Amino acid sequence: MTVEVRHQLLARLSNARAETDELLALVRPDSLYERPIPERNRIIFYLGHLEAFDWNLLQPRLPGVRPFDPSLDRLFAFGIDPVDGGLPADQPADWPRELQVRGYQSAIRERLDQALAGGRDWDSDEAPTTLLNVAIEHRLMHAETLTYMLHQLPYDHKIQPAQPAVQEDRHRPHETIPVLHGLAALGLSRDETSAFGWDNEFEQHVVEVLAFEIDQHKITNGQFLDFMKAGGYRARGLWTEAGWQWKEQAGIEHPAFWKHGDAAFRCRGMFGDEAWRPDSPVFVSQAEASAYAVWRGKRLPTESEWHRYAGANIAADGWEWTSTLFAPFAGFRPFAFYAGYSADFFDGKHYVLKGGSASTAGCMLRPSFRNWFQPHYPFLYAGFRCASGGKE
Ligand code: AVJ
Ligand code: FE
Repeated sequence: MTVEVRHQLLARLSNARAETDELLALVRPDSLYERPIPERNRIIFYLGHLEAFDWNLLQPRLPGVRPFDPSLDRLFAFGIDPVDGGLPADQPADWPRELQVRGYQSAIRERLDQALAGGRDWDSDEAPTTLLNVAIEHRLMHAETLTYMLHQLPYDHKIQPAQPAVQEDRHRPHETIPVLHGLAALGLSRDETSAFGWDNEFEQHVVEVLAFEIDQHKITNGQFLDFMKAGGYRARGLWTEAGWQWKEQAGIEHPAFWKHGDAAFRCRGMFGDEAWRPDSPVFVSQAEASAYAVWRGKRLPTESEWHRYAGANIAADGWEWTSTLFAPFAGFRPFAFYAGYSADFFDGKHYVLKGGSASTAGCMLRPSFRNWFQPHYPFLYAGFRCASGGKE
């Protein structure tokens, strides 16, 4: 690692820290132990997790840097993603006090920064650039997960910063475009690339994709409302068995970002309700997306199809759900230093999302990046297009 590369990576790490610090600063001090999304950990976990992750990854590989609080290293090591419908039952008092977690955070930053600034040798089989990229992208992924999580935190539990985000909007007519039969290149090549990629992005391979049609734009709020008005949420035949069970049990009747206003829908914003915009992409779970697609006589596109129609153009106005189960590419090798990052989720219960949202860091807006979530998770900044023809 040259001095320039090291400085670049350290600057990116420091920017990423500033970003997650800023997000956590939106939370009112008395709300840090809340759990805005029932399937996820309390906010306080993330304050510890971001640091513990970097520490668990880097500390063992930096000679002379010693653990100082192994129990917090373990407590904050990994998040949760319950696949059995079970929800976490821990109480606020089960977690360390804020002061202790903040102390842990600054102690880690101090130790890592000192070791990293020295440019000393690493005790690692893995390239230090890879490890630092992992720390940076992991943190930036959490910047997005924190954003959508804080989106669900009640407005009066947050402190609004000076300039609210502006939302642009453009009209998205219902048009489909044909995509010709041809090849798609998925993944990154270990031989050719010096670019960073996560374990699941390897190995590169080419697939044949049959001709199909795809919506030119993502489905909008307005289009999704048509589905609702047509009784889409009550039409059993549009849903998979599991999707229907989830929807019925959770009592879901509209997208999680929508709220009933006096006369019409409103949208749940970060700091207050926002106008419901008919031409904005709708954000929904994969189960809702797929029911809509079936209603239109269509289906969700596959991951390979996404590569055919999206190419290198990533709009970043919302992740796109695919119908592809998250699974390893041929030649997959888990990262030795983080074996579970992807492999823990090759369980037939997570689907691939492609693209990115307005909250996705620029470095991850690459065609090879693969995101994944369960189909019954409605809190993501994720939408969809419908496909027809092609595959089966
Ligand atoms: C790749 C976004 C699905 O948030 O669950 C963060 C990323 N893994 N910490 C997630 C992740 C461990 C992961 N996703
Ligand atoms: Fe994490």
